[in-house]
Amino acid sequence: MTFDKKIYVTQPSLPPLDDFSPYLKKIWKEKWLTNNGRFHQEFEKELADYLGVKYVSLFCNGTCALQIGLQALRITGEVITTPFTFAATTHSIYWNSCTPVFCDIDPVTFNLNPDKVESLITPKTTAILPVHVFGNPCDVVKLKTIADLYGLKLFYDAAHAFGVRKSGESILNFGDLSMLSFHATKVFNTFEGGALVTNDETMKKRIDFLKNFGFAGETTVVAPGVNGKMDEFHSALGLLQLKHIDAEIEKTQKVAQLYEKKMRGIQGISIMRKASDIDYNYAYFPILVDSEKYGLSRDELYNIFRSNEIYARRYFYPLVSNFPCYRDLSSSSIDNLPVATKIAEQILCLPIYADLETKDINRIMDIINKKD
Ligand code: T4K
Repeated sequence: MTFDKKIYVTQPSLPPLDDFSPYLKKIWKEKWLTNNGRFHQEFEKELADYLGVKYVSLFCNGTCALQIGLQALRITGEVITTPFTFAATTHSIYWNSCTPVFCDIDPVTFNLNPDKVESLITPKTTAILPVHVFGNPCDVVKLKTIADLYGLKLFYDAAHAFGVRKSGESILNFGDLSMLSFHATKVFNTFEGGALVTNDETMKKRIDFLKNFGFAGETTVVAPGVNGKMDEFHSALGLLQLKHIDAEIEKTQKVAQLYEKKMRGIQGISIMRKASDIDYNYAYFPILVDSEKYGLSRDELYNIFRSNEIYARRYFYPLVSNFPCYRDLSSSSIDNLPVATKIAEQILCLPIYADLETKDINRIMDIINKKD
């Protein structure tokens, strides 16, 4: 096979460089670089409007937002969460001196299975931390019923769910808090960055204190906070990125649609099912490889891709519950996580991004169709 370039699982969307200069000139002229500057304030407002939420608090990255979110909610003891996620979800629980309790996932949505939550609740449980994995919404209704019944906080890791809506309503409006990531690999990026989303004004204030050393005034510190702020450079970039995000998502949707069309009828390969009431952001294109039906294992296919300089990724393998720091927890046992274990063995995220060309998709599909 001949190929002319490496294809990665994603490629960041960037605005025209010249369009960023006026923002930089303003920053250079005014010399206000961070600490709730004008671009920070504008970005928080414009982002809230764009997302259809009440309050946004910007962060230097999504992981810090997760850690502060747990602090702001005063979470202690045990937190029920999914093992099918990026390490940051679980690490944030650990960094808050809490114990992650892993719950199995749903085989269709790959999200935390609400029907498995109740049996994991103990007197120490204070919160549920689900992930809208690959931007596919969790069962927010069932999870809220359980959280309300047992008096638990519900904090969504929405790192993958920028712009996702359910029946026209932002998915970020469900639960007590939602966290977003604006990392380079995300559908909406500020190079690094993140946010917490809340509908509660007092919660927004508390979060803003916590991300700024706990300062509530020049000489008043209300809590032991950290430095989690987003600066003016990244905020300005975010403002500019907002102007392009709809067009980028539209282009990525076309890539997803082409994949879906070409993927029909391939024995042993299945794609994530989509619901009709959801507006997706198309940031990930996960497939499941059933080795018996397909004739190759997921890892064999992954390695063939690699030898052709196509870097599909096994998000999320291994499960977080298999990392040495968590594998001794009783909830990490395979018996507790049969579905997550199986999905982690079969999952492969194909390259997807706004500028992925049709010839590249054809190259990828030729490999899946074993044409080379
Ligand atoms: N919760 C969830 C569910 C998450 O998925 C994440 C992050 C977080 C929390 C934490 O949010 P942040 O603190 O990151 O804001 C990547 C990202 O680093 C990570 O942000 C992301 N999840 C995770 C799913 O993916 P890696 O180790 O796969 O990244 P890396 O460097 O291998 O990048 C993947 C590919 O993207 C590269 O092969 C090429 C391309 N790429 C990457 C970068 C960084 C570029 O083209 N340009 C770039 O600048 O973790």
